[in-house]
Amino acid sequence: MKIAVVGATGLVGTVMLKVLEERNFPLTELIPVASEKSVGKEISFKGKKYAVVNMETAIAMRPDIALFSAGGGTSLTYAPLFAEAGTTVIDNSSAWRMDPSKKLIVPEVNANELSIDDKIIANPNCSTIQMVVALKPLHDKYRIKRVVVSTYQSVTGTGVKAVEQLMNERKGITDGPMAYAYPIDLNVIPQIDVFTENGYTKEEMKMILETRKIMGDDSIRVTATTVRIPVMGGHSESVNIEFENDFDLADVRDLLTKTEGIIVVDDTANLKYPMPKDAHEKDEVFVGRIRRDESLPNTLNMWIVADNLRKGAATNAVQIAEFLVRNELI
Ligand code: A2P
Ligand code: 11C
Repeated sequence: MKIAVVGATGLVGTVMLKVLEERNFPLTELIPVASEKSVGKEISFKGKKYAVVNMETAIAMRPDIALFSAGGGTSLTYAPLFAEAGTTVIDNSSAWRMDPSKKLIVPEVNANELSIDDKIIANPNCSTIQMVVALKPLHDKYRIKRVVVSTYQSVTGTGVKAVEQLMNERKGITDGPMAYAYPIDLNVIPQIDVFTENGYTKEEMKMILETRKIMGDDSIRVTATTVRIPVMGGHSESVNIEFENDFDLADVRDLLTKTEGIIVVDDTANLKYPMPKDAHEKDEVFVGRIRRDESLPNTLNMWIVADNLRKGAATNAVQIAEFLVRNELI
């Protein structure tokens, strides 16, 4: 199995390499790919050094799978070229997610949609992924009518520049490069990505539209407020879910506990609940604060946390690749 990691020098690409290594992905050859300025740079993987190549060289090497995390524009141009050369692309950008001819996959939810004909597969937005992992088992049993979600998102979702902004502000450096319009340390910014015409941000619209596509149910109503906070380890979400049918709280806990990829941390007597500092560098989605919304019938509140660079990006992409290999879909 020849695997290309496109964007291997970036924040998500670096985590993709780490996850491939940790999970012992069955690869025979690694092809790290980045922009021209990084060509020749050495990347260490499983004790071996690999030189970064450019896109054209990588396409000519005909990898079996290319994990892309090099921005939407790069994906739009290059993913079809890899696909034409016979490579299956798993793309972490937003370029293909809402294209009706492309699958948007979270393995725990809808990997069964994949076929050998899918040559460009989209990896969803981080805040969507962690939410749908927890929604799916509950939807299957109780049918979700509406979801109200508010997020508390890590600066790592923006990239290296935002991490630097936060760290500079902590050190008292006030004239460093700014990833946000405002200081982020000791602050909360109720804007992630740009605003769209309806007053929602792109990140909020991703949560709404991607959730319906992954769950395969356009009747699910979703509203979102996405917020940046000065945190590093992962994204947190307060999620309110109204079901068609009433539920049993113990059964909800049981369903979540038994779901692959979820760890329930919900022991308020001992002050146990999910937090980004605990989710950091973990592949699972953590769920806690599970309780009835006492203001509405058939309605549940919960708190969902995951490492946005892992399950929210790199791990999910690698899990899609593992599914393809396991099911002989490449
Ligand atoms: P490079 O490091 O050479 O610029 P991040 O999301 O952390 O900003 O990283 C983006 C990743 O995408 C980097 O690895 C970057 O490489 C890579 N990249 C950006 N543009 C291109 C391109 N046109 N072709 C290949 N890789 C690209
Ligand atoms: C953030 N969710 O936290 C964004 C980053 O569509 O993959 C990921 C953007 C995307 O800022």
